[in-house]
Amino acid sequence: MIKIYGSLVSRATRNLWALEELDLDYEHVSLDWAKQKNRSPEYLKINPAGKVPTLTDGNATLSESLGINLYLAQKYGQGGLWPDDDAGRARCVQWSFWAGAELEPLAYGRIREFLFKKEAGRDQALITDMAERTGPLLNLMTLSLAEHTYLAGETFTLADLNVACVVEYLERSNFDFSNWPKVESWYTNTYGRAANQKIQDQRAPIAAEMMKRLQG
Ligand SMILES: N[C@@H](CCC(=O)N[C@@H](CS)C(=O)NCC(=O)O)C(=O)O
Repeated sequence: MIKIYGSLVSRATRNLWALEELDLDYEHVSLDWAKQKNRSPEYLKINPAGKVPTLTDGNATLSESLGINLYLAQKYGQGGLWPDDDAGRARCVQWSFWAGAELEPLAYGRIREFLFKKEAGRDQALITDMAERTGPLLNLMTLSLAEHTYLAGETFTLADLNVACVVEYLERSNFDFSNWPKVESWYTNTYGRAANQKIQDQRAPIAAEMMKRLQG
C-alpha cells in the first residue's frame, strides 16, 4: 500500500491531491512537523533530512513533493496526469522544475512573511521585491496559457497540479493577480478541482487552528 507521510498543513497536500486525482488507495501518516514528529528516530530512518513529505510504494522511498508527484503520474497516470505525447511529458517535467526552482523560492518567501509574522512586523520591502520578481514568471505562464488551455496542452496534467500547488502560496498571501487574468482563471479552475477540494476540506480546520496559533 502506498504511504504518504506529512500533515495536512505541509507540502504533503500536494501528493494527497495527486493521489486523489489518480483515485489510488493509500495510507496517510499525518506527521505534525510543528510538534517535531518528523524528527522521530523511526521517521529519520526513511527521511534522514527530517522533511515531509515522504512517500513509500513497494520498494520505492521518495522525497520532494513535486518529484513524488512526477513518480505517481508516470506510474499511475499514463494518458491522464502523465500525457501520452513527448512534448506534453516534457512540459510536465519543465513546469515541475520551474515550480520548484523558480516560483517556489519567491512564493514561499512571500507566504512566510504572511504566515509567520503579524502584519506590523512584515518586511514590506521584501514583499514588494518578491512581487516584482514574480511578475515575469507569471508572464511566462500567461504566454503558455495563451497557446494551450492547460500548461502542458489541452488537458489537465501534472504540470498544472504541481504549478498550482505553488501558485497557491501567492493566492493565500493575497497576491494581486489583476495583471495576470489568465493565470488567475487557470488557477481557480485547477486548484478548485474536486480531488483537491476533498483534501482542502480536510485541511481547512487544521490550517485555521495553525493560523490562530501563529497569528494569535
Ligand atoms: N522541497 C521540499 C521541501 C520540504 C519541506 O521543507 N517540508 C517542510 C514542511 S512543508 C518540513 O518538512 N519542515 C520541517 C522541517 O524542516 O523540520 C519538498 O517540496 O518536499
